Amino acid sequence: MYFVAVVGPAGSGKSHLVDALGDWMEANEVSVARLNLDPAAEWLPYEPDVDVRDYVDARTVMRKYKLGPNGALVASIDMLVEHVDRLREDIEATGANYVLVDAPGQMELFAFRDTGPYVLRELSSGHRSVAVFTLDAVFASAPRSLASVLLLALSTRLRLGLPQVTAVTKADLLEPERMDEIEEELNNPDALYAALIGGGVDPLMAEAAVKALEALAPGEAYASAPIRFVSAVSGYGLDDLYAALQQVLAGGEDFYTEEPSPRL
Ligand SMILES: Nc1nc2c(ncn2[C@@H]2O[C@H](COP(=O)(O)OP(=O)(O)OP(=O)(O)O)[C@@H](O)[C@H]2O)c(=O)[nH]1
Ligand SMILES: [Mg+2]
Repeated sequence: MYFVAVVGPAGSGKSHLVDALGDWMEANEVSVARLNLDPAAEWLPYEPDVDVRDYVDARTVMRKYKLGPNGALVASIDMLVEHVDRLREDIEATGANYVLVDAPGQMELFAFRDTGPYVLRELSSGHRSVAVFTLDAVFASAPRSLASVLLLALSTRLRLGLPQVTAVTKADLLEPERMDEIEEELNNPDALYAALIGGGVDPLMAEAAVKALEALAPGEAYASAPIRFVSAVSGYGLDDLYAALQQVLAGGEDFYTEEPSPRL
């Protein structure tokens, strides 16, 4: 069993990516379970195979303890700790080869507090895991927001401690020329630096963003850097994203991840 934790800022397309990537994988005969890890999710574009709301529902927590939406989410994620064993059983019972985890969007409440990463670690312990950081194409369009979201991607990586693939989501919203430019910026630190400076970003901040990119996509071969463009609407890039995940999980050898879940 392999875990793919889809994380990223609120509204960056995590749930739709879980939906589209899950469908794409199933169409390619890969067995997939979809795990909703968001106790506050009101609506999901897919039918979860395992759902934390069966154990903790943020709306109920909100009413019961008279909390606001953020307090209720914090309390709900804390409460999940008590249910990890049952959730693990639910996950194992799916018998799926891949578990696509749809993380809550309130990153500062999920990734940056202790219980969120703890729950994720407990659920996936003993299995290989990779995180997909969803970088909204709309954020990628302006140099200043691209820099800030790269820093967020890096701090998420630091918090979760998992290998991380960056997926630029909603690629269907980008003009092809802009996509080429962003691709160049994300694959070439000098191009990113030049774009940031050109966009009026402070040189120290530009340097920090370039360093963040280098840490996210390490190695000399930027062409193989784990940054992929995807669209849940058109299906663009799902094959590339899957290949990048394979690369991280099993060194790119498809048959490895088709074998019965090796435990580490
Ligand atoms: N054009 C376009 N819109 C998308 C795509 N993926 C998601 N969206 C839209 O982006 C919005 C947010 O998508 P979600 O999948 O709910 O994002 P999320 O990260 O799960 O959101 P939270 O769980 O609330 O943090 C919705 O209005 C989606 O319709 C995409 O590939 N292309
Ligand atoms: Mg969501």
